[in-house]
Parts: sequence; structure tokens; C-alpha cells
Amino acid sequence: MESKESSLGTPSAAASNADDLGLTQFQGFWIPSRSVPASSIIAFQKNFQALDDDIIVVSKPKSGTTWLKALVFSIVNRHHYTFSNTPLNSTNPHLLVPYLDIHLYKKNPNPDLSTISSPRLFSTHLPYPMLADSIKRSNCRIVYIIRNPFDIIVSLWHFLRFMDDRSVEDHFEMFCRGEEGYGPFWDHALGYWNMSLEKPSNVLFLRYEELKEDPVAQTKRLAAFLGFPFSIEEEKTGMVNQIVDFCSFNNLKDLEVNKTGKNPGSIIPNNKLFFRSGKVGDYVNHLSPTAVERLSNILEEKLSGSGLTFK
Ligand code: PAP
Repeated sequence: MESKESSLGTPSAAASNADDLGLTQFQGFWIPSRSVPASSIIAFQKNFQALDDDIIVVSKPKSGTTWLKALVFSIVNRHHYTFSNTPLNSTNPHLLVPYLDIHLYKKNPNPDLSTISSPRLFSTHLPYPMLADSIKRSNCRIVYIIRNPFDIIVSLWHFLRFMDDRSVEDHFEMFCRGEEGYGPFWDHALGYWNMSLEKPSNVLFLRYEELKEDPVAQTKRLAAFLGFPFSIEEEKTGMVNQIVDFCSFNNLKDLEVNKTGKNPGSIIPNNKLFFRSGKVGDYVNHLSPTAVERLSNILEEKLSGSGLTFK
């Protein structure tokens, strides 16, 4: 039997294999091919025609995607809805900002997206090199959210427990090898980091921790980037704070749709799973200091010279 390493300090044989988990190497990244078959990625790459005012939310799983989708939707639609009639009250953010690869191009290799009102809001977990060329050529806006990888590992471990009995140690080992959904983490992050430096008006690099620390400042930054800046009047009347409060962990998690709902067609058994604790630094309760040091060293090496660092 394969040995299961429980001390996170040593780079020993990993307990799980990528193919046990449906992870497939595709175009240089590990893709969870059960939820994102190569055919839907290829269809998206070939057929998606980006418009200059499209907004695309990008993340690795468990980085704050659901939160960012709620914020982007609220910012862009704030003149269409009040907080009492916003669709976010009855619809999970993932349905309001649909995944290009996991949803739209999986259902139909050439979906009709022409009836979606402008600006169209989409999302993906795909790394930058795998985006459709039309996105790279267009003037559309990409918002990338990143989170410290230690919290990502712990969050993912909790999230997948409904279908995956790997230990947090197994997750950690695979993460260190780059074998995790849409990984390696460092290549995913660097793709968007470098583009945010090269094309700052097209790619915004947000951090989960900064959003937690100063949600008002980050929400204003996000709105300005999206081309929907808050007016002085809106700031005075508290619109930014209201959006921040509406999209806060405590408010979203308590909405009935997120407490008891399930997104149609999703393999995720309930929306509650998208809202666990919403904290920064929970990893200290699950990863040993030795493990943290080990992954920190890997990151330092992989990100060296890029200017991208984690506290
Ligand atoms: P996904 O990839 O499945 O969509 P994603 O939304 O990226 O997941 O990340 C989920 C994490 O964001 C969870 O973190 P945790 O496991 O450490 O608790 C979830 O609790 C957290 N989260 C969800 N909504 C919010 C929010 N409004 N504010 C802060 N954190 C949130």
C-alpha cells in the first residue's frame, strides 16, 4: 500500500495521485477534467469572442471567487437594483457571473452570448495562457483575485470533503508538487501578475487579504478599474459601505439561497459550502510551521525575480 505521509515537514511520497482525482495535464496545467473537459476549454478558446467592455473574474478555486463575483455584480448593477431587489438576494453569485469553461462552453460549444446585456460578466479559473485569444486581443477587463496559498489548501480540503477523503496533508503534498486544480499555483499567479504589470488597465490583481483588511478602499479601487467609479455623492451617501456590507461573508452566508440552496446542474451539493469561515490565517490550525516553511521556500524560489510575494 502506498504510504501516507502525515508529517507535513518532509517532501516524501505523496498519498494521492493526480489521476485518482481526475486531474489531467492539459496545455501545461493540471485541469480537473471531470468538471472541465478539454472539449469545453477548446470550444471556449476557439469560439469565445470577447467584447471590449466584458468583465472577467478570474481566480484559482478557494481564493475569494464567490465574494468577488458578488462585489463585481453589485458595483456594475448598482443603478439597476436596490439592496432589497438585487438578484443576489435569491441567486448564488456563481450563477450571476457564470464560468465560461465550467458552465457556458461545457453545455454548448458555441453558446449564444449576444443577448447578455452589457457589460457582460463572466468568470474562469483558467490560467492566463489558456484564455481565448480574443480576450488577450480585446480591451476587456480581467479581475484576478489571489489568496495566500496556505489558506487555499485548507479551504479546498474542507470544501472537497463531500467527495474526496484525502487528508489536508495529501492536499499539501500535491500542492507543493504543483498538482492541484489549475495549478501549479505559482504559474497561475505569475501569468496574471505579469499581465497586471504589463497591462494595468486591463488586468487588476486583487488580494483576498487586502480585501478583508480594507474592503472599502479595495472596493473603490475595483469600481474604478471596472469603469464604474463611485461618485463623490455616492461616497457621501454611503454606497460603498452598503455594497461592502451586502457582500460581506456574514450577510451572503445568511441569505436563504446560500444557506439551503443548490445551483442547478452543479456537482457542488449545496451553496453553503461556498461559505465556511471567511477568515485569514486559518491555516495555522491545520498546517505545521515546518510545512509552512517548506511551501514558503518553494514559493520564494518559484516567484523569485517576479516581485510577487506573500506575507
Ligand atoms: P470557489 O472557488 O469554490 O468559488 P471561493 O469563493 O473562491 O471558492 O473561495 C471560498 C472561500 O471564500 C471560503 O474560504 P474558507 O474556506 O477559508 O472559509 C469562503 O468561506 C470564503 N468566502 C466566501 N464568501 C466570502 C465573503 N463574502 N467574504 C469573505 N470570504 C468569503
